[in-house]
Formats: sequence, structure tokens, C-alpha cells
Amino acid sequence: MLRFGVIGCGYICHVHVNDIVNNLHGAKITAIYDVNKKSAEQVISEFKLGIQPSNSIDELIESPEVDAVLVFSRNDTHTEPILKSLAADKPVFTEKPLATTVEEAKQIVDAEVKKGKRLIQVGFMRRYDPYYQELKQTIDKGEIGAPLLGYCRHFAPAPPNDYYKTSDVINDTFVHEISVISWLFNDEYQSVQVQYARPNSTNTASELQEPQVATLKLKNGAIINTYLNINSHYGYEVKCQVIGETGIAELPDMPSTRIHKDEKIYNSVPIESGGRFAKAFQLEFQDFIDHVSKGEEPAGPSAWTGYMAAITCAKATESLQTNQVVDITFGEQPDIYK
Ligand code: ISE
Repeated sequence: MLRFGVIGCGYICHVHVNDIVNNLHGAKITAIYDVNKKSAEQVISEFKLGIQPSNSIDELIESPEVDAVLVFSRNDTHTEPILKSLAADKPVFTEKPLATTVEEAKQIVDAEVKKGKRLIQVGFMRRYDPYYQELKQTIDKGEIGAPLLGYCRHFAPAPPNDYYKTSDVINDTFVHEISVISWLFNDEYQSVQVQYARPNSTNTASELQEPQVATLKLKNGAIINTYLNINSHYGYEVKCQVIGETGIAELPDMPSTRIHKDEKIYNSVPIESGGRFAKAFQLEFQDFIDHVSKGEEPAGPSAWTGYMAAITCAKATESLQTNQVVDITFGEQPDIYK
């Protein structure tokens, strides 16, 4: 049984801990830490973990009861526990983004390369989503010819927390498209441009300017547009359409049952990513458990993927500020990621 130490007890922690306790096999939670002790105690009692909260990140990582570390804390606090897990030679699963600055993401990659093996998996769960998988297989089999264009929609009903701001639309939300598009199209990014659209007058978050439209261009010339809207009001919706030389492949409209009732025909829409991507979250975690418990390197999205995403996010933010198309370069991929 793989023993996990959990750091950070917000929304996504509840999704993953629920899966580990109720839906997955081969792992259990033996330590938990949050800056706010009450949040850790709440998770312990909700999932009947029967443990005490750890007093610090160091205590949790160094505990002989912890084989691998799970980082679910705020986006800008991932670097410290990841680096400490590497130093302790413990595998680590971190929620996306890997880090919120290119410098920190590079520091993590350098530390992992120095170890000479992969210990980190980044929570880009869309790659495990059965619908995205099918989309990728369709493209890879050549069923729509070479992919030329893409259209994505990433909508949330409302900002997920009080401190959600303009740059989070890129670092927290668009980062999912950044991770999934280069994987789907099998190519690296050449440039990015992000623009504001007309402000949504119903937005109440003071530091949030949106909606935004992001345009990614790949080295092979394919162009992908993403509409980013954090105040959709109606729910959480993710779309992805790939236009190829001989056809179009797209995610199903809304993966939920269609209801005919009261003079209406409708699908229900989830309000959180945990609803739409429930299966993906389970599959990514089971994959992490299966590899790590056999002493293997994690097979999911690597720190290098997280680093490339961090670079692309930084360039996207620069574009938003300068109103320019910004070129992207990544440098040489270290051998451990090949
Ligand atoms: C959130 O942090 C996520 O990771 C969700 O998947 C994303 O869709 C949402 O926009 C983010 O706020």
C-alpha cells in the first residue's frame, strides 16, 4: 500500500482524497498538512483518515510514514514542497501549474535532472480524459488528415475564489489548453497572442479582467483559438474542435444525459472541473499509484511539460500586457524526459 502525504486542503484536495479513499486502489493517506490546520482537520474528519495533521511541510515530507507526496496547495506555493520531496528522494504528484514563474519551474526541472530520474507528475488531467483520448487517437490515426486549426472553449460559472485575478485566467485556466493542444497536435508552440474582449458587466471580481481570447500558433503553422470566460454563469464547459485537412474531430457537446421535459430538451452542465473531469482525475491518479508503487518513474505529464507550460503562460501574459504576438522558445529537452 503506497502511503501518501497530502499538502494543501482546498477544493481539489477533496476531489483527490475522495478518489484515493473511495474509488482507487493501492494507496492510502498517512499524513496531511495545510497552513490552516482547521482545513486539514476537516479533511481528516470528512474522510475518516484517523490521523493528526502534520505541523509543517518538512515534518510531512520527512515522515517515515510517507512514501510519496501530493501537492494540492495554492498555485504559487508548489515549488517548496516539490523541491523538498526531490531532496528526500520521494515521488511527488503536484497539481497544475508546476510553478507560477518560469524561474521556479526551471529550478524544479534542474533539480529533477540532477537526480537523473523522473519523480514528478503534474496534474494535467485532460490527457487522461476518455473523450480527449479518443480525439487524440482520431487525429493520430490520420482520420481527419493533418490538423490545421483548432477552436477551444474553457468556461467556468464564476471565479473559483476571492483572489482569482487576470493572470490566473492564463496560469490557472488557459494552462490546461496549453498542456493539451501541443499533445493533441503533436507539435511545439511557436507563438502566442492573448487579447481582452468586451468586459462582462456582471463580473464582480475586482482584479479580474476577462473574457480573453488566446491564439496559439504551432511550429508547423496550425493555429488554435481559445475563448476563456470565467463568468459564464451557466456552468463549467470545455470544448475542443480540431479542423484537419479532410475533416473535423471534436469533443462531444456535453457528456451528460439529454432530458426531454417541461417543453424543453436539455443536458445538465457541471459547475466544477471535478464534475466534467471526474473520470480523468481518477485515471491520472491510479496511473501515478500504479507506477510509483512498483518503484517505476511516473508516466504522466512530466516536470518538463510543466516547464514548457510555464514558459508559454509567461509569454501569454506578456502578450496580454503588450498587445503583441509573442514568440516562444523552449531550449533543449533533457534526456530524462525523452
Ligand atoms: C481550476 O483551477 C482548474 O484546474 C480547472 O480545471 C479549470 O478549468 C479552472 O478554470 C481552474 O480555475
